[in-house]
Amino acid sequence: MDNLKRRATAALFVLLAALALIALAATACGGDDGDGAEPTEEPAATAEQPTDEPTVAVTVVPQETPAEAPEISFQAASGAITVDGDASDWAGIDGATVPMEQIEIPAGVDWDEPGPLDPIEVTLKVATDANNLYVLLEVPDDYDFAGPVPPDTNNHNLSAAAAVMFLIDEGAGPHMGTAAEDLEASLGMVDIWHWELDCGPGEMSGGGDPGGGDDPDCNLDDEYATEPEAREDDGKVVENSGAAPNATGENTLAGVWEHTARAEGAGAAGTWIFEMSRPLQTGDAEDAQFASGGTALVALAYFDADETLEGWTDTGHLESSSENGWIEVTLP
Ligand SMILES: [Ca+2]
Ligand SMILES: [Ca+2]
Ligand SMILES: [Ca+2]
Ligand SMILES: [Ca+2]
Repeated sequence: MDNLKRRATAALFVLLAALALIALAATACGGDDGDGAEPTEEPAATAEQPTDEPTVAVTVVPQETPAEAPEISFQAASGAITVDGDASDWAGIDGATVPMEQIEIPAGVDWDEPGPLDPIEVTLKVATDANNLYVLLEVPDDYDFAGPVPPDTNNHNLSAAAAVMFLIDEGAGPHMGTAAEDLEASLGMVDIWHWELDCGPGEMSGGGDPGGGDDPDCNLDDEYATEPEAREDDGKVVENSGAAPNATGENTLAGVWEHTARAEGAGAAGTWIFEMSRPLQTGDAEDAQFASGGTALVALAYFDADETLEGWTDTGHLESSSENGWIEVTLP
């Protein structure tokens, strides 16, 4: 599991570093030197530009701070949901259509190019009852599932994967706690539900042990991050952070997946169903806490197994944050 964690963390950091380069490239027209060699060391060039001065040519304005009006907002439904991979209990519930796209890696940067993927639009729905928050993520993509796999045979990349992220600390950025302008500067902690499909359709995933968000069997992990290089399973301490282990965490996050064309076999066109739930209140400092009448700020990621012949790559996943920032969900 450690290799997986390291790989996933490195992958997200590389992805977010790509975002920083894109932002720097955009500022270059305003007179900044535009040197992309050290993307994470030059964000001040953007931050120091007065945005209220019309004679200044720099026009890059951060879109990712939750203080700004969200691009996408919707109302969660009230009612119990059965987490079973069957989306029929969501049929009468409105959600949001969420555009997702890959990051573009700037030319000349020595990173592995991801395989090309077209932008997609997914459906996100949220519901609550007295005790739980429920999330439905529906992704239009063909059926690819390589598992279940033994623990030492890592071919997750040949199956679809998904992640749902929530704001924990007010002001935390949608790029794993940071904003695109400075991917090393944490603005607060985020909660991450990170799901690589090691268990089969219809099978309950998640439900980790108290104190630990790792799901060694099915790989629906309850995680947290303060910045791209500081992501861990709940209850585990980020290396050199000086923090204490979170021994009283609550990690019963659970999910069941299905695909509408699974019966037709690999490559059949259809829709992925990722159905998840978690208690509204967990008392876990490494989780978002949800309350009636409150809001949840959400961001999404999807990993397409068809991205390359070897499956999805570290830099190629589709994500919602760059275009949409946080998605705002009002809870009933
Ligand atoms: Ca269901
Ligand atoms: Ca937790
Ligand atoms: Ca968490
Ligand atoms: Ca696909």
